[in-house]
Amino acid sequence: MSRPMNRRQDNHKISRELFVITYGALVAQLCKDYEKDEDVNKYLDRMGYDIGIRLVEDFLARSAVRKCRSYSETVDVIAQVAFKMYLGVTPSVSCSNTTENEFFLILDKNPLVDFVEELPAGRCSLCYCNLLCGVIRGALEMVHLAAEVTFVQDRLKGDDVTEIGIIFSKKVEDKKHKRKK
Ligand code: MYR
Repeated sequence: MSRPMNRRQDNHKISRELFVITYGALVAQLCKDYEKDEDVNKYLDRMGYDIGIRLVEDFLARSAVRKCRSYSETVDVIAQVAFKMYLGVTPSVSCSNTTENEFFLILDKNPLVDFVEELPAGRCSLCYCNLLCGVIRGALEMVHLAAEVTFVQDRLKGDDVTEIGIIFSKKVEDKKHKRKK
């Protein structure tokens, strides 16, 4: 008989697997519904955005993370706390050499593609995990940070790594965060 702690871990694993399988079914259905990859990508991003604007509350409450003082701190929180909390992985973070508002999350392991070998036939422009970009964009917007979030590399497209690029829009950072420290 498994101990309570192990049982909780098992349950998390099952929920995550169920989520990953359900996500695969969603992408497959969208590929049936939309002919163009760009439309599927847009749909996934929009859906992720709607999730992100709601998820952030849960995240802030459960993580007790405080207001970040820099873009780089925010990206570290996303990688080390949020990804760990929701996907069980910790991407590594790098930043652009040329601009101070551009960062990259490098995913060695991407649980969303655990059961996916390759992109569906004829779907070479599909950003299979684009939901994640929308989630990050939506969550950031709720803490008054506007950002462009896109996949810049994708193992499913033959790249060596999977990499999400986050470009913060400089203007909005000047706005005061509403959340108290
Ligand atoms: C702050 O400065 O107010 C804290 C900033 C926290 C940003 C939280 C963003 C959460 C992104 C969730 C992504 C989940 C991906 C699986």
